[in-house]
Amino acid sequence: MSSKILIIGACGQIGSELTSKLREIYGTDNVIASDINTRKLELVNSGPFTILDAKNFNAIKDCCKNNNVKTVYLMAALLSATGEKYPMEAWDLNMNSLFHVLNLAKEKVIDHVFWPSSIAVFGPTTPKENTPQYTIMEPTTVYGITKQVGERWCEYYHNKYGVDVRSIRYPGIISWKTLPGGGTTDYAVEIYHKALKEKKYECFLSENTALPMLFMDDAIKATVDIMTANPEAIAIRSSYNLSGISFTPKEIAASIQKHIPDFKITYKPDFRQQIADSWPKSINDSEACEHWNWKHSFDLDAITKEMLTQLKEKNQ
Ligand code: AKB
Repeated sequence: MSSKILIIGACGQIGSELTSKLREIYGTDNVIASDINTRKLELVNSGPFTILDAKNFNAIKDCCKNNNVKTVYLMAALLSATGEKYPMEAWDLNMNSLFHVLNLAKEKVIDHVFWPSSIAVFGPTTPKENTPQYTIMEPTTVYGITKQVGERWCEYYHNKYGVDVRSIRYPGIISWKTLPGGGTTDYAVEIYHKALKEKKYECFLSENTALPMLFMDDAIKATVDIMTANPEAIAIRSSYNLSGISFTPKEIAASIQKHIPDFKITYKPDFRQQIADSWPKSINDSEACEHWNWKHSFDLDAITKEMLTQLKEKNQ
């Protein structure tokens, strides 16, 4: 049997597009999508799919052994805003799922692991502009704590047991195919949906809150690039800073107004403002650029054009 890829959390925002891309590259039958439920029917019906609980070690192990899975992309997680509402659940899911996959690699059931980290590993004491790869990291969210601890464990398993684990610190990801859920950067997707439907949007962050963001196509490219790079090139086994663009709610609104001139934005910051205020405004990703040739393609206006065009078409 040829070796297979397993995506855990395949129905989520990044997981669903990653599944399509990996199927395009490696063939539909070689990529098994899995999630805790069948909430995304197009994905469930588009190739091999299995119900899998990321917290269940034996279920993941059986799936890998029975299908000759050698590479796992662990995309299941509770994000920053949901993590603040359910701290223990976030700790339980985010940490235990990572241990399960790292331990399967340690036991040599699987050979390669991708695990996403996040800009949430940084905190209020981190330099905010052009945040370097190596700097002060004192996250103040449960999600950020799980990602920072997870990075340490990834590096530990690589150094101690030779596990081939690779990781990226994703910024906010903007996409039109699947909605994000439970993050602080989600406003940058919601705003396009509301702009088309209602020509107005009430933003849960204040107008000048700059955050690092990335278009989904760039995020998927980065994920594929890091996983296909030579192992020697991946000198950082905790997680790589990754940068695309940075903008504020006021700037994204101005970009939308170039296409929908009567679009209006209002601001009503909620508990997510404090999370956003603790994160960097922009990221320095020189190591990713140098080690595995990372480079983003989409700027804010290109993202706006693509989002409005694709969403309009999808909703027709
Ligand atoms: C979130 O907002 O929680 C995520 C992230 C930046 O990791 N999108």
